[in-house]
Amino acid sequence: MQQSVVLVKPDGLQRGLIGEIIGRFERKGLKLVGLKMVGLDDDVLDRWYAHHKEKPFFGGLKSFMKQTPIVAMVWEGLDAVSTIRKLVGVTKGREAEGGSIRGDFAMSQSNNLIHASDSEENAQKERKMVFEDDEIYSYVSGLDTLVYSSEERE
Ligand code: 3AN
Repeated sequence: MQQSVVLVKPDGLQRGLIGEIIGRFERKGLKLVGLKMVGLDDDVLDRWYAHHKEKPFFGGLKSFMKQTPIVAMVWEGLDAVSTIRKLVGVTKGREAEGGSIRGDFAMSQSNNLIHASDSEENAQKERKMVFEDDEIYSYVSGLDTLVYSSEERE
């Protein structure tokens, strides 16, 4: 099964959307294998958003991400990366499809509530930036047999 890293950003925390976001992933059938609250520092943010380093909004993005702690999670499932990106919606909240998290709760391109890994490779990198190996759990969920067919579980 694939893993994806999700962050509920400071605006999501302050707007009280942590439970709503976790609930959506749970109801979808994804499995939570890591969860913690953490304050991101410049070192992590420089690496996390390295692809935006030259962008004019980089400084603002870093300040925004340091306003409060964030809630970091690792979710597991078949094709978890692309599945979660669909549940999250496109970057600009006001253009995100209704039914997605950003589509239902966000208006902004910067304050868009949530981060989700965009590839399996980045998910592994992001996981290491925020979690220790022993903070990620492997366990059998009773739901696995209901959520997936036997072929999909292999
Ligand atoms: P996504 O989070 O949808 O994968 P990325 O990776 O392009 O989007 O951008 C990472 C974060 O940078 C976004 N979640 C958003 O907070 C911020 N961001 C992206 N584009 C802009 C922009 N044009 N202006 C301000 N902030 C932006």
